[in-house]
Amino acid sequence: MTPDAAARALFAEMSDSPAAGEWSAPGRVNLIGEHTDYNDGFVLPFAIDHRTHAVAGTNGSADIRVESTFADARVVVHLDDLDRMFPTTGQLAVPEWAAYPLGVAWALRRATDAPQIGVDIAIASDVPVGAGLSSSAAIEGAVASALNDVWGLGLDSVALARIGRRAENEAVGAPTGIMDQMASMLGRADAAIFLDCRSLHTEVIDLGFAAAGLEVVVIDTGTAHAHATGGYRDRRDACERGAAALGVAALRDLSAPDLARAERAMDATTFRRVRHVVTENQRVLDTVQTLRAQGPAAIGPLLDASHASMRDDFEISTPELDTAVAAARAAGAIGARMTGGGFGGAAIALTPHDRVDEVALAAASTFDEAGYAPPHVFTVTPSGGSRRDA
Ligand code: GAF
Repeated sequence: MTPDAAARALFAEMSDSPAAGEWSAPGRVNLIGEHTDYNDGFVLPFAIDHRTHAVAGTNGSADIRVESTFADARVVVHLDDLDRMFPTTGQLAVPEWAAYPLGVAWALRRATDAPQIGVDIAIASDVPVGAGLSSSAAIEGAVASALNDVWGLGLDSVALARIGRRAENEAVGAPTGIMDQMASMLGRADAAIFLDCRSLHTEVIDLGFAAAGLEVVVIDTGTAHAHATGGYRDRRDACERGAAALGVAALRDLSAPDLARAERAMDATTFRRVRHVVTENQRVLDTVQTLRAQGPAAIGPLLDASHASMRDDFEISTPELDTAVAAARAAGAIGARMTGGGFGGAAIALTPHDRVDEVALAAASTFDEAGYAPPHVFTVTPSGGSRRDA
């Protein structure tokens, strides 16, 4: 069953009233610009053709009721109890998946004069979970768009992206930046979103992959990541330490000539974290310029350099991700890198159309030789952002 049909079927089971509408929001691939968003820097993600669907309608009570194909249980919370439930600092009062939609409802109530109107929300998705393709931002975008309309709030896409990030940061407890929510809200077909994470200014950058005979192959290693704990938070802390040591508001305020000074001002590990962010910001700018001047076939070396920086300086890659990237390059990809927060998840490989099968086979065989579980390999297409479907 398609996820939109699954969401409709789930809604019909859970609600006696007709749905008010159907909304959907996509996952994303980050083409380049990793761990730069919370450093006020630049990112270049695109929305993908895998979406989370939310069917929603009022239920005549003051309860939010959410159900999804992620789990069997329906979660019911009185609107007033949302305020007592969040923010959380780790110990969730609801199953983890439910903290995303309920966190969005909570954040909308905190930011607006949302009416005291209970809503039923049925959620289904074909965005792979734990692959670094932002299944969480897809839930947030679909639910934020749904509640925005059902409650008549009139917020724009950027405001809804901020709501999604607040839900993720304060309800789920994951200290992420705003890239994923912006990509999911604002994505455009055949284009990436060039986002300045300080001003939230965006530009749509044509990708032209199909016209150039290129495809983006995703190699999902099947090793899950979680951003609420562990390495992600540690890297974020290191970036803040680095910025403080240099007296700047954020690492965005540094560029390559500052690196010699940075090296003297901090320990070697913190310096390598800083160097990744400073060089990655520049690679985003270079990628945008290269796409405009030469087209997508010329960005491969920037993708490769980004991966090397994440592997060696930021140390967020894994043996599985490095294997996927190396296999894809050896099989004819013109550039490859891990995408997303790291510590697991997926790599992307920009690949000539006639090499896609070789890349998939190479990934499968090198994983087998290394004793890893088989990767999940598929292509994605840059697609539109959050929308009302019905
Ligand atoms: C995750 C986070 F959610 C983003 O905000 C971003 O920091 C990314 O990791 C790394 O670039 O997807």
